[in-house]
Amino acid sequence: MKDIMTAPFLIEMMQTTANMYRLGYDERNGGNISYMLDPAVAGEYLDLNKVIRTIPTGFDAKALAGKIFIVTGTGKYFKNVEYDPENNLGIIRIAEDGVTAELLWGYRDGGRFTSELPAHLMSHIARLSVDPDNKIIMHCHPDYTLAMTQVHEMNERAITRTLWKQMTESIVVFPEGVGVLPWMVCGTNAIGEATAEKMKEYRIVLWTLHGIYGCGKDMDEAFGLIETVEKAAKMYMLTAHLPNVNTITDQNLVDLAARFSLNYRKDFLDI
Ligand code: 2HA
Ligand code: ZN
Repeated sequence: MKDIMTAPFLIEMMQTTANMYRLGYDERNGGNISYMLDPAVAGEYLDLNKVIRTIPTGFDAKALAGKIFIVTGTGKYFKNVEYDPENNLGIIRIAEDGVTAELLWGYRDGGRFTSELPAHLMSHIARLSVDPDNKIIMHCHPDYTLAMTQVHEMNERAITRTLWKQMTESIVVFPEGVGVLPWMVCGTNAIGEATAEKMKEYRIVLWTLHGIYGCGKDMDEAFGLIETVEKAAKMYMLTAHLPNVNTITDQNLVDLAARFSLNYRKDFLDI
């Protein structure tokens, strides 16, 4: 058995949480990440027959039975993951019944996975239905994105248009636009179901006055989506109160889409 502290997936979780903490995306216990592991790779570092304890998933996740995830812990701080991964992270396998998670490693102090597990697992199911390569669901609280949800009309067409027009890269990175949820109570199955529904169509979902969800086939894709939305939101918040002199037009967006062969939301443009 190899030493789990050398596992690339664990090192990625440690580096990503530390990076996101230092960017200010994850204050205190804010944010959570779930990363679906290849069982063959997980088995190089863990005895997959040894279940430490079981934890209820809180909903029927049968569609993910047998799948293994490394997940940030509830109440745990991204700031601390790199110093004590075994306490702040856990590796779980969804049991055949779908309502039980088998703890294979981590949550050493008796803890459990993020309170947002329903939103994560439901989003994994939704993404896998449209992208069999999806592995990551990532949630965080970046400053400018949150600020924008206070002052901008929160519908998908309006907010996508604004984000696309802040900087040239936006439409290239998220041509499908961004999904939007109104303010909702977090940590519930209801917000999980609403997020997952949006995730069938979008890789980014904004939670009004709370944060952002991103997904991807790897950490770079999920994080890259979030940091690009955050950058565009920052440009908006830095300039929205100033006279607008130069703007990316709808025709500019059409030209970009042609140049990069983008499958973009054409109905989000006024052309
Ligand atoms: O885990 O971010 O949405 C803390 C949160 C809940
Ligand atoms: Zn949150």
